[in-house]
Amino acid sequence: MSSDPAPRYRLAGLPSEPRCLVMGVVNVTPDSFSDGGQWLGTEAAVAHGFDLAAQGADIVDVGGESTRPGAQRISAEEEVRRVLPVITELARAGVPVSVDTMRASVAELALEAGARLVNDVSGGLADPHMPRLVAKAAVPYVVMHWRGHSHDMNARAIYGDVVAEVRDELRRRVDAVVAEGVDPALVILDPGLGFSKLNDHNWQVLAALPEIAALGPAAGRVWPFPVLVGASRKRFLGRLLAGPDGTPRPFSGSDDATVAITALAAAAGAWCVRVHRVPANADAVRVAAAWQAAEPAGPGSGGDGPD
Ligand code: PMM
Repeated sequence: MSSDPAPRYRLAGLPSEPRCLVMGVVNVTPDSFSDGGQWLGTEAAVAHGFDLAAQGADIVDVGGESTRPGAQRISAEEEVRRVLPVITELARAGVPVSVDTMRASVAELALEAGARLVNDVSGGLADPHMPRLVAKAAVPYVVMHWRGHSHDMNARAIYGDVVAEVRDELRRRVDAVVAEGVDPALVILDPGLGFSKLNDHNWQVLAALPEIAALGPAAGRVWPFPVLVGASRKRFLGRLLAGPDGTPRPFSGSDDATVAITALAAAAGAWCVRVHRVPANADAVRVAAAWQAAEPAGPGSGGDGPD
């Protein structure tokens, strides 16, 4: 049996492990996709962040603006009011925190408060100041596939070849943010499950993760980048698990399916999964790592013999 304890990816300021990482979600919002309202108060949000870290989250992602389909934007002031005290407390205690924001002004305050990663679901498209800010701060930056704000994003879910288009649009975003000074070694890609994507689009993108991110042998010259996968509690899981009458399974009923995606994404080579419920996902990434470590190293390796 071969084992490889080397970290999969090293990104400045973030944990690196020889397995896929787990990012736990704290939505400080009244209306998020699946957990809106649960952690709106600072105290509840901070306590939840500590719980997620204790349960095995490698990173805690704090967001103040809902991006569920149809959501309207909130002001930057309100976003700061929601996330800043939470980030400050978690970061002060040593928890690796990422800020889920599309606004450079919010990201800047969050980084000052101790956040170590900027998770920008718009990949730098929503706020033209974001790439410069990230470049100056020299922190890891999640560039997600995004076609527009939530209020009408489903109208933009029109693809001929979803895999090729997501890959090419991500590639263009990487070129754009790198041109603004972002260090390519700090870029993390995210296919943006559920963002301007209908049911089947999400499955096609997941099945092609290695192609989209070039995690596998198709790696071209710009790749590979670490990839973040955010499938947790998304609608396409509820639809997959619909009852006999076609009613989609409620969000919280798709946590087990999220764990299945975590295992498969980790086995495909994902850098990190973004999830609402941490414990079973923390187990799943360890299972995937042990499975992979036990795989023969390659043709002709022959393993360690009969023991
Ligand atoms: N999804 C949501 C919010 N932020 N960030 C990244 N990088 N990837 C995602 O898929 C993603 C995200 C929406 O889900 P939620 O409102 O249930 O947290």
